[in-house]
Amino acid sequence: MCRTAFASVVFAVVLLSGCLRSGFDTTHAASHADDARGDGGDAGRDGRADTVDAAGGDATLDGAGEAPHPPTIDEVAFAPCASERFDVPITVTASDPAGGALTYDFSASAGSFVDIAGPAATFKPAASAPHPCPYELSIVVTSAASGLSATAEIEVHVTAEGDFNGDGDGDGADYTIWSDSFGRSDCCEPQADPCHADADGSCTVDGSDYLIWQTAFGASGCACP
Ligand SMILES: [Ca+2]
Ligand SMILES: [Ca+2]
Repeated sequence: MCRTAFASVVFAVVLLSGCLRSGFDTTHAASHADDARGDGGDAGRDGRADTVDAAGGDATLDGAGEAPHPPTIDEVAFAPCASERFDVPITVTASDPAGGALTYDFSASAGSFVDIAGPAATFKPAASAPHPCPYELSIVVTSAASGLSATAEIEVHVTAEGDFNGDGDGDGADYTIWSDSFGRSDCCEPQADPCHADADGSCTVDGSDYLIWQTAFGASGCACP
């Protein structure tokens, strides 16, 4: 059973693990052994056409010949639209098929990163306009085991802090948003109706936010997508 010549990558793994067990099911192995030769034939002899290219396979079952795979970036969590007053937390979820440790490198077309801690970092936009529209952020994830990397490119649109509706302009429409929500004090609580006019992040909408709007009146910046 262990002398079987079929040798696709998957089959090699199944066969080796099977050889360590008594009662290895050769029928089951054959059903996973398609394209052991990579010649387009039915190497598995299971009546099905071979579909997998065995070019990267390990025909000698010695562990060599495997083409390593780069890390996979599964998710980048961040806010794509933010006020210039606030930083943007970013969290990367990635995995490494080689099973090694991952390192994370963050870079941006402008602005900077602070509080970098492995897959998490905080993007800090420039302190004032003009802002790139949008900021182009790059995250490179590298495997210590394989040396291979994967890259994620993301965009963050940064609006002027008094641009409450995120249309790129500080104008009367933003004043209306401020006046309609004046007096709210629930701005730091999760809710379906966010306080867009809480410009200073104080959790309330009050005169301080009005002054921020007033300062930004007439400014133009980046609009949210
Ligand atoms: Ca606006
Ligand atoms: Ca406020």
